[in-house]
Amino acid sequence: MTSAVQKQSVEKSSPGSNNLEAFWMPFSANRQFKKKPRMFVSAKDMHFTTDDGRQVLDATAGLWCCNAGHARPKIVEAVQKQIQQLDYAPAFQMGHPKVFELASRVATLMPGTLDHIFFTNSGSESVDTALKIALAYHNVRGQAGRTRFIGRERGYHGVGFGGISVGGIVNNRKFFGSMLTGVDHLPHTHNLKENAFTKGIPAWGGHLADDLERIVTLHDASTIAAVIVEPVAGSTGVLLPPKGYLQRLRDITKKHGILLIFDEVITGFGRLGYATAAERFGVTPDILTFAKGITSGTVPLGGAVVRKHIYDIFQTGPDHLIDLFHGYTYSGHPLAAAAGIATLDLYRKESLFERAEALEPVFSEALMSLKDHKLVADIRCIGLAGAIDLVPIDGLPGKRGFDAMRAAFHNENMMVRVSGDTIAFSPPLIIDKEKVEEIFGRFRRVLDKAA
Ligand code: PXG
Ligand code: PLP
Repeated sequence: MTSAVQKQSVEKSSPGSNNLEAFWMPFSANRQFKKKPRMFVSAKDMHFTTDDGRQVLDATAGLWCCNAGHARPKIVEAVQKQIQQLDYAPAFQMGHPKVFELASRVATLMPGTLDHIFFTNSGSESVDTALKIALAYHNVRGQAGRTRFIGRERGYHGVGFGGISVGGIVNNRKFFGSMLTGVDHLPHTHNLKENAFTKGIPAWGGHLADDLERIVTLHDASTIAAVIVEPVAGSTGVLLPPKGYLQRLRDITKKHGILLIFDEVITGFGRLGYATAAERFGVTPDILTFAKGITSGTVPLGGAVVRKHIYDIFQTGPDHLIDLFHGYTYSGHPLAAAAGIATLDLYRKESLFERAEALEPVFSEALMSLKDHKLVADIRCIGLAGAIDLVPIDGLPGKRGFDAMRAAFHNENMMVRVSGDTIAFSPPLIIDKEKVEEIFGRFRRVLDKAA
């Protein structure tokens, strides 16, 4: 007699067989990948090793996260030691020393009075956390009517319902119903006519922030909780804030009692040559979200940093009551905390933020050397982040970019990031001048072959 369990195991292929089918890959062209996989089996410093033994140059620090490079011994050892000593400690009502240490370390890297850290496991959770804290903050101080959020076109704030609602990417929104209600959007800041091929901050466009006044007038300030923007939009192709833009957002939000949230999931921890974009641009938000670079991508960890007065307002009820009804099973997980501390040690010991700043001119010059190529429509860059818009193939949006990503991988042993017809570059901060030039030399060959 065949039992139901046996029958099932006959019908399904065994997990031992090399079957790529079961895993539904995130943000991926699943059928294309499974026909011709791009598989990494190990990594060290600036390179991945593929299952067919090739060394692939990592021109994007994984997904903008491995800022210290791959498999750095100090981080590896810290995580190994931690899992032996304390594998898990409950995050609610209990603690462990490393999460407090990491929070203090992060606080010292933040500008102004941004000094209390709520830990999460990803950028998406960090954004939802920031939005919820903003609502609760207004609620607790007697302004419960402030429920609206203002995001921005072409913003990426992860994939939670909060994040896609304030985000401005059509494909990330249109399949998912009504999302959060009461959200409005600022215009994005990308303008090819005025700002094509700008290195760093464009001179034109600061006035785009004034649209916030129009939106505030439309809804009335008393209904608005927070404005959320990426100081530099990463995912949609390194879109830069024009001169004066962020300061204007700061001035307008402050005037109307609206919280300003900077989503620094990509810009935090060295990408722009500083601990934060807030520091680089000299504009301090009320809440700042981070993830990725905090552990150099090794263990999932993110967080929302709030100003002291925001934290303090929650500390007024009776002692035994929970002050914020929010948190994750893995908030401040011991392995993540250990990885975070070791990563911050490495950033400091090797002066990696300063290194990124010093390399910025080399990086931007090498990137801009592709300006003359006939397939290149625009280039933007800041810190060690750069993007190239490719001229799309008629009637096939995204195909030029996708093909360039695959050609870089298969023919040039290099990983680049593709989003539509935009190719992004964001190498680990341990990179040197020679490797920077290598990246754009290889990418020129990709373009030459495609032309
Ligand atoms: N906010 C910002 C500004 C981000 O860049 C998130 C939130 C969400 O983080 P999680 O950890 O939930 O993915 C991000 C993430 C890309 C790319 O290639 C960018 C991200 C993630 C994956 C790929 O542009 N950004
Ligand atoms: N779903 C269920 C059924 C749960 O019990 C929990 C947590 O206890 C969650 C979701 C949330 O999981 P996490 O805390 O890892 O975000």
